[in-house]
Amino acid sequence: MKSVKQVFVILVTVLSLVLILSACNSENTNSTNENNESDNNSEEASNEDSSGPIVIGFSQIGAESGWRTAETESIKDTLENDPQFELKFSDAQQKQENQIKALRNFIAQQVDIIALAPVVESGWETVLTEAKDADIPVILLDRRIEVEDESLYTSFIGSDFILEGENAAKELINLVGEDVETNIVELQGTVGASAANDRMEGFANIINENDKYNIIKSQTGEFTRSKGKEVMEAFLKSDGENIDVVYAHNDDMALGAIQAIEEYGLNPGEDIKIVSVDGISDIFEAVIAGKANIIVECNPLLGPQLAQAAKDLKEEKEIERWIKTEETVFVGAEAAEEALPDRKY
Ligand code: GYE
Repeated sequence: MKSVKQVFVILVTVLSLVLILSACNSENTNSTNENNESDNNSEEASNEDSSGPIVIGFSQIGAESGWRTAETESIKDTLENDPQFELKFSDAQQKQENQIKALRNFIAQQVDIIALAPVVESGWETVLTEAKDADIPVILLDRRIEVEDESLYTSFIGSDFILEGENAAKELINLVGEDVETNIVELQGTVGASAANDRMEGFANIINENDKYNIIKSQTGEFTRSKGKEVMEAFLKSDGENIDVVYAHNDDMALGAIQAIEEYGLNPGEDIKIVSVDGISDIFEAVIAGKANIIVECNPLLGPQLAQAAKDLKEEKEIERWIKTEETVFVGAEAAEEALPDRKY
């Protein structure tokens, strides 16, 4: 057994050791701090690290078309492969109420930026005011909204749908001839969507200037192949041989219509001309096969533009109110064949 004195000596020794060691440690920490203070660059670097990635909450509409799938892929590819970003993705399955819920979740999670592809134009005031109150900038992707207070969103990244509609009509009149009596059926996109409203308006602007051209039927095909086919079947049933042209607000509906026309016993691309918007590779194949005629391009590859806008916002740079994409029109098999190898969607 050790004596009380021996125990006391051991205790004192251990305590002194602990004290010496902790003193050494604190010197080390101090010197590290001094180093950091004297080195601005390394301090900035450590700040950047600690601030973390830019968190973007993206509320997507759904997966109704080839165009939308390409858009989703572009955004995921861009943001998920770059450590500067963290993506929170939500699919609304075509319902505005799901988008509003997703936005409220993003606000609760205090994301840095909200990206919204709005299914319809109206009904966004309340939730966007909540985002504004939480100081979260909102970037609209691909479709527009209608709000009285324009400060409810920071920027719109996307196409000029009115121009797309006008180009569709102009190229059609060029192809068919301005003096030829022409009956058109129109397959509209989702009711209330800016992409549908504006493509309808732009097309009508030009068509209504020509007495020979008439839109005899116009109905929604909800931007999907199956609905496009179904509506075209009904058009054929009621107007059959009177139809000269299908103007579809997107390629998927046009592809559905092509099927309906073939099943009806007519030749799409010849008996009935096909004009559509987007430019997915399936419609290029159809034009090359002579089953469709005019493709009005609408670019879905918006990931890089969203990433750039997000970085600019983080650096407190001004960003453009409307970030536009360059787009073109393809008419006929030759043009489609030449372009197809370079198509990215
Ligand atoms: O043209 C269509 C899609 O909003 C621009 O939505 C987009 C449209 C696109 O489903 O295919």
